[in-house]
Amino acid sequence: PKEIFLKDYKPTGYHFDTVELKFVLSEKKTTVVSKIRVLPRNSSESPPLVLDGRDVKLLFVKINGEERKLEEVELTSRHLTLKSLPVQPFDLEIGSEIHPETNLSLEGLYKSSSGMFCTQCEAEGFRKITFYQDRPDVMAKFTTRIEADKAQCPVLLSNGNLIDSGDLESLTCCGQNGFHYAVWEDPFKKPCYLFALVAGQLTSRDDTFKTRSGRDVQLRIWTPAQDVPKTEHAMHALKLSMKWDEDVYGLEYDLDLFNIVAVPDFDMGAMENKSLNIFNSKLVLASAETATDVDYATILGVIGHEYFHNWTGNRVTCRDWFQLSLKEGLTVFRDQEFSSDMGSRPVKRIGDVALLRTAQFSEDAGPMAHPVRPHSYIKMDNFYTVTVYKKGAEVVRMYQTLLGKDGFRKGMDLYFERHDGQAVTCEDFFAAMRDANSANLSVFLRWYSQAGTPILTVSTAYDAAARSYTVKCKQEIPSTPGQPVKEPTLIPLAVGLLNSKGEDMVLTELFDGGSLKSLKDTAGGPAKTAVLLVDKEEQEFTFLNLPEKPVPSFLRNFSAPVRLVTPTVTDDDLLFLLAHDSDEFNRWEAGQTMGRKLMLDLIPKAQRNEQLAEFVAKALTLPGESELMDLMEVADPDAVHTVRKFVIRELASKLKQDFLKTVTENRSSDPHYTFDHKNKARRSLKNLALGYLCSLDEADTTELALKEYKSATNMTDQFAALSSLCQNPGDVRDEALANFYEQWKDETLVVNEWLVLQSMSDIPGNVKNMRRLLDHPSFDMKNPNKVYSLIGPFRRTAVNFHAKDGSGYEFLAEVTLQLDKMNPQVASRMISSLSRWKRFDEGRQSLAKAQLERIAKTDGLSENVFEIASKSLA
Ligand code: BAL
Ligand code: ZN
Repeated sequence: PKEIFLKDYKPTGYHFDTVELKFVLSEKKTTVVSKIRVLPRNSSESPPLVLDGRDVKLLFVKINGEERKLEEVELTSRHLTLKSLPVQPFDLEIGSEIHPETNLSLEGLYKSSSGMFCTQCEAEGFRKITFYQDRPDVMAKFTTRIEADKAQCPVLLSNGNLIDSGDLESLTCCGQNGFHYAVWEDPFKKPCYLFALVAGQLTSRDDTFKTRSGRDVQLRIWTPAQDVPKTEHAMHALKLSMKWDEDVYGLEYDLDLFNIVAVPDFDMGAMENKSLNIFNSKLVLASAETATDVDYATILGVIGHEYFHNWTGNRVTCRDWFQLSLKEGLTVFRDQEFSSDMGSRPVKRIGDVALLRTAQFSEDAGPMAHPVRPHSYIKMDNFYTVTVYKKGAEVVRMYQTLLGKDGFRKGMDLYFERHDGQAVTCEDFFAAMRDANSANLSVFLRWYSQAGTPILTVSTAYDAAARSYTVKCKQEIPSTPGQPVKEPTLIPLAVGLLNSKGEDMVLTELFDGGSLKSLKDTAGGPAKTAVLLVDKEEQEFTFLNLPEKPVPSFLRNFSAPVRLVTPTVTDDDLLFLLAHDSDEFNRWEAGQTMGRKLMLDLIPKAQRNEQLAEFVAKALTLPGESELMDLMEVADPDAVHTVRKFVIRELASKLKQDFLKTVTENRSSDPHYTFDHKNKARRSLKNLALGYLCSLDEADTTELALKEYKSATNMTDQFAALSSLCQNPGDVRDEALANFYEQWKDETLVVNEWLVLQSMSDIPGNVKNMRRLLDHPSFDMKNPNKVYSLIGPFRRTAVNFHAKDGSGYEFLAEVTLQLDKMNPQVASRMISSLSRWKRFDEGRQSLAKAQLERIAKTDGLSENVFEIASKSLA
């Protein structure tokens, strides 16, 4: 397999101006004719035109209407190369044939299990539809004609506006009766990864949105007819998104129609194709009976995310795939802000940071560590990662922290003014932010080029006589594969200082080593939080005019994606912050820091099998097992699991009466489900308390959970009660799981959650159950949602995936190899969790390594899995 490097980027020799596509759809054999107006970049020479194509049968090639003999073109399994081309603009027409029914990769055009035809082209799926320069800097205007059997595919959709449709006379299409056609025209230039086509038996929920300039936009969400009632929340979310982008960024929707289609088998969560977003059903469909609060919130965020791409991704796109974070980091940041504005800002931030810490920090510390803008890849699909998405969003958030909200908006405005209709780079975004604010962002660009999570050590000293408080910072970025030495980057460190009453002190003056600055907040008022610009390996800052020794609140709102180390912050300081910090994120963080410290202190005892009884409860929701394992020199899944379970039980037993009261007081008397912050908060507190209570595995707590399970009037409460019951192996668990399946077996999305619950279980010997579930009628290896539900969560279980006998690793390797034959993208996502094998003890290392070696030497392995397995072994 060939590695592709950012440094080798070259523009194409040919532009594509317009593309006319014609599809004659049939599941066994679909023909695609593309007519492309080609503009040579240089009128004095005609280099070879290399088109990408995979699993596509070439039927003919015409240049300016003249057919080329197929023997005269160069055709390999990856490329079609045309030579001796005109130096003037010319028409290129290519006829080809594809086979949607046998396309199990779910890239290109495929037939979904629900019967519809559907496409997925990002990153490099268009080459499975027809021969093309399949790269994002080739931007053209597309017109798409679709012909299909009217009974099988009454609905025919593509990008842009519908400009023509009608019935076809019989016999025109290979003698078949009942064909019809539709022609779609997209007036905006786009790269082919944003192309989409959907055809099938679909029904829509229709609505309209009036833009701020007064245009009416038709909104349609398409699903199989029986699911239309479940699209109400998604439609609401879409209208909220459209309004929010106008209010916050002045960005208006640019066509008269916006379509969303829900598909049950889809590799990704959703896809932002121009005006025809395609969604995984689980991110569109919701009802109180079948979806939880978490599902509702996720749908809101993802509908927003895909909609926001219309500007950040579609109108301004990426020059090459290395720039993926240009659109994804920015759009994740935008959807995070949208969700914060629609719900609770601190709760959203806490959730996002928790995910960053568990998933991204560990990716950044393993063999697949890569910068937000990777330097190379074998298969781009492997780089749709938490680093590109979530760390990328943190990088965008740092611009806002550094420049302020207004400064950030000025930067965004300039970015669109300069680059609308273009394919650009992360430097272009950086330059717009810098130039719009005349800012000196010094070494900030290093966030894009260096992998690894910076470790920021901050210590303090108060000088009572001088009434000054010195903050000493040291940054260090660990080595990562291919990057042994790192340079310091620009870390915005947001700091608040609390007085002895727990109030924010007013920060008036700061000496940053070079100059003395007076501090104000963004509105010119007294400053309560200061942003220190840490851009050297070691640096000192001194706050002046402080009448007493403060308790510091560092990295407020998690102002940079770093691991913060604070040797001078005491446990008393943490308790004080937990009680008083005005920054709600840091109040939560103080509790988490205490929880981490307490549990890490207990781990050596668990490893020596000592009693853990002296623990005193201090925090409610505890840091997770993987976060703790990440903090250990040699990760010990058994000890971490023992300690965490112990702490949970200890808290539950000490606080049993409080938890019981919490459950009683937070039950709703209203059977009607409302998705709003107040009700969500109430349900989440009640269900958290129930979870703690069930950890005790006592008769009265089990009875309580059963009662909650049976009386639940929405899925949030029912599923939480089931999860609580499932903590403890035994008949009650088995019966509850069976009962739940029986009730919901016809609701695929609910059944998927039922699989998740069993997959993430830490009951002993769960691999056996996993093997049994592979044969369960509800499981289907061909459907990514099923794989993500049953196999995905299993990989995060300390005791079962990391079972000492290697059974978890062996199970994952077997599943990966089976999957790789159908869907390499999903297979490589599954195997990536074996990549951190070096973090464990020798026994586990050799068991995991053996499975990786077994995978790496399998014949016919995909490039996707090869890249992960070989880099993990390196
Ligand atoms: N562009 C792939 C799906 C998403 O991030 O929106
Ligand atoms: Zn995206």
